Amino acid sequence: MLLPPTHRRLAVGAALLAVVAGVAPATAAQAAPAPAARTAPTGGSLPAPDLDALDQALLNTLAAGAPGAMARITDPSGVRTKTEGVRDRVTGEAMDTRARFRIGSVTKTFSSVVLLQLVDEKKIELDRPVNDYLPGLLPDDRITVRHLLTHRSGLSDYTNAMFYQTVPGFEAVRNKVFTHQELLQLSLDEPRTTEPGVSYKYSNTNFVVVGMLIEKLTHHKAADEYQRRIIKPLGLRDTSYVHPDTRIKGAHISGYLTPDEAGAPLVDSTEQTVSWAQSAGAMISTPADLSTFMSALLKGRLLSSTSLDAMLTMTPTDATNTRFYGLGLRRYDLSCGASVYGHTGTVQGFYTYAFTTRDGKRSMTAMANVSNQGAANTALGGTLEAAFCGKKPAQATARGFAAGAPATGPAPAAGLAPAEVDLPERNSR
Ligand code: HEL
Repeated sequence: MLLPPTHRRLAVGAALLAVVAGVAPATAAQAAPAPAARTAPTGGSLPAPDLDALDQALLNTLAAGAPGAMARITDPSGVRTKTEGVRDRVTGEAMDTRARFRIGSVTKTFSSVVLLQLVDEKKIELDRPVNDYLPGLLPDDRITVRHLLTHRSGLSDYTNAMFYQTVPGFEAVRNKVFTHQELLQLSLDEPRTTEPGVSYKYSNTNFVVVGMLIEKLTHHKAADEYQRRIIKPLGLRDTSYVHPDTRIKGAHISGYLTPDEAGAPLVDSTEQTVSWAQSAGAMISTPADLSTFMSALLKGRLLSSTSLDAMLTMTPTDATNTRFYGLGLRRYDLSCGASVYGHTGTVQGFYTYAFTTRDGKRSMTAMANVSNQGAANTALGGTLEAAFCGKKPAQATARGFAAGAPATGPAPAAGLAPAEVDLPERNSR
């Protein structure tokens, strides 16, 4: 183990899409904890990846509006990559799986690992109130550390209002530097969404508070803890947390934000502080590094078995019973019976999927350099079925997807519920 020294699209299936997005009505997620993680098949016994299908998923992503898209699979038989389109619309450079990009909420898995290492070091307990560690911070002493990590605190997501108008919302914060306290206050100014612990309701606020806990307990910046506990030990040379620097250093991908107004040109959103997200979403990485990280995590190289078990204890996030959330970690159950673990990310200009099998033997990272374009995100999710189930996604057509699938993406009947529909309808988050 590498433990540290101290140890909104509407109508058709709207409810389904909303819950998949993690913005579910409380009812869908109030169910009792899901059964324990499925075990088979794992990386060793899965169908072989279908590289044509992988490419088709990327082409579908481009057809849905992404300038570029890529996917990288690694397993004991080696590394396979597919790319389509461009990584920069001005230079015309081709998409490149070695280039860096913003990973959005995949950052939450890194934050969870740091916090769970602190649990392993007995510096914090999952079921103790957050206010025990940060006295008076939250308005309810019943909110525990576990509630934060499972999105069950009831703290509203301040980013819903912040990005209600997509481009104006983004431009208003692009160069802004927030303190944690300022972000938390934005949430506290809104009504809470649930009683603590009652239901799953995805909120970036939870992981802002996780960042505050990390800094309080370690007396270091969260950036230093990511570096010391994960990035350095795993040799993730292309992974960084540079908040509030606005650049992505080195070879990188340019990200493009889709305006809400139909036909308006894409906005280059590559440079920003991501201060609005911080420990909830401000990291930069590459497909290789994300696969190394997810694989090491699932192989038990970052956490004690007790903490990894806690992370893998999942509850459903939607009514399909194929999408689950543990502690800063998602599980998707795919059509071939495989369960994959990881996280998704949406940050202006970038969609990411970073998943691995329970044994960590097969990993896949996919990204597209567009956002606020739900159909592109759904199409990109088709890479999961291709990589882990060897299954073809529905083929894109000019008007959407073939095979009778709804315009939002491949039909659930094709095996994969619409993968991660972040903001199902523009302006309706
Ligand atoms: S949303 C999610 C995803 N998470 C959450 C977090 C992340 N990302 C955000 O909160 C981004 C908010 C604005 C994104 C912006 C766009 O598309 O670029 N959209 C708008 O401004 C719409 N008006 C649950 C999908 C996750 O997968 O966990 O990442």
